[in-house]
Amino acid sequence: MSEEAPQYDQADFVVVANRLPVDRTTDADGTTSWRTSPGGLVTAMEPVMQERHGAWVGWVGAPDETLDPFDYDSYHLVPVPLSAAEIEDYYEGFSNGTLWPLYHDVVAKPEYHREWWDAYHAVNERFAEAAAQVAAPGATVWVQDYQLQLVPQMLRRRRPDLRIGFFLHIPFPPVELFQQLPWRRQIIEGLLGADIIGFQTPGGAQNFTRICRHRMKMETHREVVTLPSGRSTRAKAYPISIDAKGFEALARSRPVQDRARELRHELGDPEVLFLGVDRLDYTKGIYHRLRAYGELLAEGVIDPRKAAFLQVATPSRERVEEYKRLRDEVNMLVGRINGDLGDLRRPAITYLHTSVPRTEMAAMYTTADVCVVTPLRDGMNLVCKEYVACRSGTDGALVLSEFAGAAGELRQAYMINPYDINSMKHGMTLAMNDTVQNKRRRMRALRRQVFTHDIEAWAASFLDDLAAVPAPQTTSTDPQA
Ligand code: ADQ
Repeated sequence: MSEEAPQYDQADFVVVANRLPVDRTTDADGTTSWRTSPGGLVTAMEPVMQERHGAWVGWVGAPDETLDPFDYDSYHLVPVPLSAAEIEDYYEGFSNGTLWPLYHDVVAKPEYHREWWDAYHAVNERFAEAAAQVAAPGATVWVQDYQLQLVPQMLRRRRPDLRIGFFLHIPFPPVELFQQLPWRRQIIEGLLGADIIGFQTPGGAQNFTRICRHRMKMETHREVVTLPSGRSTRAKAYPISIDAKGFEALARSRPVQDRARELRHELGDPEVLFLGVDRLDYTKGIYHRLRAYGELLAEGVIDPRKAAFLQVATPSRERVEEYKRLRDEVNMLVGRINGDLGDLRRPAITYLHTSVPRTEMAAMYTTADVCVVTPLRDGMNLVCKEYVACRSGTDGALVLSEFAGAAGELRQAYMINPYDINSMKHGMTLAMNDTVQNKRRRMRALRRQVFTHDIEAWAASFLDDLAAVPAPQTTSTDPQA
């Protein structure tokens, strides 16, 4: 048990994530308040948090800020402070400069720095301590994502009475790549502190159990890993999803329908509208996609007077070097394609480097004929599921990379290999020119999958499995327990 007495109410259900589920807003009169930040995880957790009066442990999003825990809606928020140096080393450094590229097939080069690791370790300890403080005896704690992989073990050491789940939102790499990591053993041991480790795909779960078996010499049987102490952990796939009904309702609403028409008009009422929506990240294949589209225009396969491409890219991790470079590269490519192939009435590609509200996203999904999702590697990818949810007319076409986790579920998409520019060009052309019947048949199948496997089903399947784990068996403080 953690030694210090808790200074606030404890909770039976605790989520631990890098960020709190709220953003601070400042009104015109200077008063600040909190607003729920948009996002799948927050949507999924909301009903559970409300019902169980849960607590959410996370960073507030600004440096050097120490805030007391506070109530928000009917749950409790526990801010974890991070210094400016920690944001640099733990967040931008180890999380986004080491783990992110390593876990995404090394599509950018991961950097290994001991001071980044030290900060990651120290910050994970802080999150674990905050979770240990707020969790009631026998509580369920659900730790989220790659920034906090050491927390399960650190928490179990402090609180062997808890049920601990972990979910990784990004891919888990094959052993051949993972073994580059100088701290690979610590990461695996950190994760094994959980009772259930959730992955986006069966492939990710298998990569993990393979490492446990071959590198850690642990016994594994299918999804079960047995630790030297005799305790066991399950590594299993839980493909994340979206609030499909919510998106569909939004897309059908009058304001969004009106905005969809208006948007299309603003884009010059093209015969075919292509859409790309991503965080500006090198894993998303934005550059490759626009290059392929540029070639189709240059070859005359697509007529720039009849087609439009809307690419929206949310600014992301702008202080990390690799992201600055990507931003410049995409800017240059769009400039070149528009300079060479656009005309006075319409740019070949309309590129917005901005975040847009959910209603605007729904309007874009509603009006786009072809949604192009081409990551080089992606844990799941929610954009493709959001697009499908918004197509209640069962029209529209989805071009999807084989390297997105979602490809395992959305098999009726126009599948492409983003490393093969011809494959991408072929996929976009087919999606544009396919018969209406074919498109409808594909879209119906995609919608069935997304609506029967929504975010509620995702959270329920993970939490049901966690609830079925036998009550914690040990009071040991052995790190391998
Ligand atoms: P991300 O890498 O952020 O998530 P993704 O799954 O596509 O990728 O989610 C992006 C979310 O941001 C979507 O909900 C989308 O609507 C929104 N978004 C994108 N561009 C936007 C814009 N310009 N304006 C506003 N909103 C925008 C990580 C993993 C994924 C995994 C998710 C969830 O990398 O693989 O699917 O977590 O687990």
